[in-house]
Amino acid sequence: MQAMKDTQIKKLIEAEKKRQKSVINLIASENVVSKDVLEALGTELTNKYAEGYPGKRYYGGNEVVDKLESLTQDRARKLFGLNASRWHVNVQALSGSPANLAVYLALVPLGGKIMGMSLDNGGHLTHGYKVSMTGKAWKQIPFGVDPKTETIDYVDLKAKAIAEKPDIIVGGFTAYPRIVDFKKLRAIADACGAILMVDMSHFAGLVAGKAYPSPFEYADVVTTTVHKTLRGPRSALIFSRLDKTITNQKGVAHSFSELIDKAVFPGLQGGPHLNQVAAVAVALKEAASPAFKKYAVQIIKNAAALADELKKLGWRIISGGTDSHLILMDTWSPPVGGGAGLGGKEASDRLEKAGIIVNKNTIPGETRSPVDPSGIRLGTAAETTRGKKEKDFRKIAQKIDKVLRKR
Ligand code: DSN
Repeated sequence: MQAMKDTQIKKLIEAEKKRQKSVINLIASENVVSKDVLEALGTELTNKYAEGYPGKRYYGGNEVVDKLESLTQDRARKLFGLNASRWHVNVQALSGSPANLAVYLALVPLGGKIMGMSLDNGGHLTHGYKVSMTGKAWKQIPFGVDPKTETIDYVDLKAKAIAEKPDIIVGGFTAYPRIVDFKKLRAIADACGAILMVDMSHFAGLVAGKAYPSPFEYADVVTTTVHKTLRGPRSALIFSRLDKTITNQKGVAHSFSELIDKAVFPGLQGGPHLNQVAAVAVALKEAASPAFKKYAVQIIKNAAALADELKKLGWRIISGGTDSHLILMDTWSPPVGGGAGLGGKEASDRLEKAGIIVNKNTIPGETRSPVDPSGIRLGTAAETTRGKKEKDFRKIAQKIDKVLRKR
């Protein structure tokens, strides 16, 4: 391939490549994609406009991209063991936030209620939090964790759901380390007449690798980004049950799938980013391999080792550990054995100087602010891609301890 002529941008790309290689990346929502994924992103598919869906476009010249989009849908269903007669998948959402917004736009009347995990308990902004559009156009009914166990309080969740009658319940998280009980969420949704959506963005790769429970047996809609544990490009998928319908005021029933497709395009977006769709297809095929299954299992083993070592070193880990790729560490509580605690911002800054990249994060019962909260979030997906094993993560824990304990 000819070298890039824009040397200014080329230099920045090279600098970022070097930065990524030189650090230990513990950002729980990042990963390192394959060369094939990168290659698909940098192709002529970016030149093509294809507003609409396969077989129903508003532009000509779609014989290739129709095949591409249908193949991507087939691969997405196959990866999660879904039957095409029961599940539809939209592969056009540009990323996780627009995907979640599209679901609400399709299925929840404006002003209706979204029941989602609160931000400081590990929920995502798009689960109805006030600063997101999802908290402005709809009302959030927050649920959270039991303050003692720091795991989801399903009894409280059920009581709130029955009292508030939300239109939709969102299971899923951005900073919650444990398994979510989808069966319980289904029963609660049924008890209050809500739709059950699961946002599996963080753990989709773990579900694909059968290392974390699948939500598909219980959910009506499942959204996911592709770029976290699933190790693909920045993008999102929206799975919906074909047999679920909403009847409009004229008495006409529309399937969730039909309504979601319309919400994505023309509701929120224009033409799909087809180079991105191709890269999603590549990542989905990679995630179906036996090597990926081993990878998913290793991610969790590594997270368990990291949490265990940090605990042994005297740090408080939210909920006492992890069942996934992510750990929430309380940096504000002083560690056992000496040293004072420190705010999440200082912890994250110090670690960055030492070559470890994390993000500051609120913790359940947060008493500080989101810009300088009480903890940090750690994830093991990216460094597991780079081949690290439990012993490496124990060493990383020791390095974290050294950097944070130092006065
Ligand atoms: N910002 C992502 C994360 O880090 O979890 C979610 O959007």
